[in-house]
Amino acid sequence: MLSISFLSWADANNPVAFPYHMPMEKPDMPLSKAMNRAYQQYSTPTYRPNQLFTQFKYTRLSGFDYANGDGTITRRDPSKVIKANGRYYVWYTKRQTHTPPRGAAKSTESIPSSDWDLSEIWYATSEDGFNWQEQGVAVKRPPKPNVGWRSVSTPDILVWKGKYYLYYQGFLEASGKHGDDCPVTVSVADSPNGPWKATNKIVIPNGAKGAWDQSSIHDPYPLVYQGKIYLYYKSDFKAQGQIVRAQGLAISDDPLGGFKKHPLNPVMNSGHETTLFPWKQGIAALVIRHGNEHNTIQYAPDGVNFDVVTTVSMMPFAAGPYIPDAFTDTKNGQGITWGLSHFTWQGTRDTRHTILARFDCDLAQHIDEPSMRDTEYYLSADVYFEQGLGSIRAKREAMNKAELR
Ligand code: AAL
Repeated sequence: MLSISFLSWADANNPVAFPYHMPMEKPDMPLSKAMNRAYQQYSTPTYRPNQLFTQFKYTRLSGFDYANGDGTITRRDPSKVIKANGRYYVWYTKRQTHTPPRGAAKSTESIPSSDWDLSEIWYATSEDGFNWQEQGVAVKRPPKPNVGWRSVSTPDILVWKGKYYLYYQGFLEASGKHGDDCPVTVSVADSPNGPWKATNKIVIPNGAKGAWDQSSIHDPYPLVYQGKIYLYYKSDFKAQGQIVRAQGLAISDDPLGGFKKHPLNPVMNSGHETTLFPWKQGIAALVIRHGNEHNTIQYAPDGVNFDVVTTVSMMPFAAGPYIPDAFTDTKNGQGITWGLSHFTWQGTRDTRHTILARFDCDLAQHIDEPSMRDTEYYLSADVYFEQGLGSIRAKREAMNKAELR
């Protein structure tokens, strides 16, 4: 009796149930907003078969000295990794100062304001991607008043017609005096070992006053796409009193100049440091740290119009992946499996510094690593407890007590 009345309720209210075997094509039936998204937004019914879904796993690097973590040495913002002369190469910001950063107000000619103030661009090589040998400085700070005289940081590499180009942020004042404002400049070399010749020219200028990218051009990130240099970058604008971090694109066929900012900029509404790679016919991006779409991987079939294709966790900050086809103008981007990233805020308040690390992932067409395809991370409870409530714990205690009164 009970089951019969239940069945008739089900028939009357849900005459066609969503099938147990999900149809490949969107079925001709009313669907919820979420199930519409399942068909329209995502290429696969769940994350495992989605080639742009991955976990990220981290390994400590050997070969880098951090002065016992006393805050006087930082390495951060690694470039893409490239292969040359039978080795892997990476470039990065290195700060080696007699004190850790002290903030803009206390900064001097030798006291850094921020972790990337008073820095130079260094490079390292490796034969296995885990053990690295630091080779020395690639780009020093040029004499005042050249672009970058205060600090050169956050490099990325382009290989174009047999030459090597390093793009990087060139600070003309201590970061933090007025935001983190800077343009981008470029140095060129015939070999990844240098010597690097600075152009001392601004190659990606700040936007005009009032434009979204008027203040900073950060994290320059060149790829070769559609026969041209597609250089992505990050900037910040303001909305409702908030800082919005977004990413733009500038295109050129000359590495030393003529970059045209895309008319649809910003091309991403979220993210922090830039990490992109050729994927199939288009460009994929890791969108980290900030914005409505942080912790997503996105894809633009034309390198411009990005869609969220999956959400992920524990993303690499400032990731510089090894992208074998970054500069080949591929029409079928193969993806990435590893690279270097950084961990900021290491040490205590007085010894703050940043370390480089390796990340591994499965974002490549040619591999399928099942152990990289879980959404769950079983972390020690300490990882969560260390975040702590800090100063709001007292407020929360008082709030709970008041509620019980
Ligand atoms: C990084 C990057 C840029 C910023 C600073 C150093 O994460 O976005 O390089 O200027 O922080």
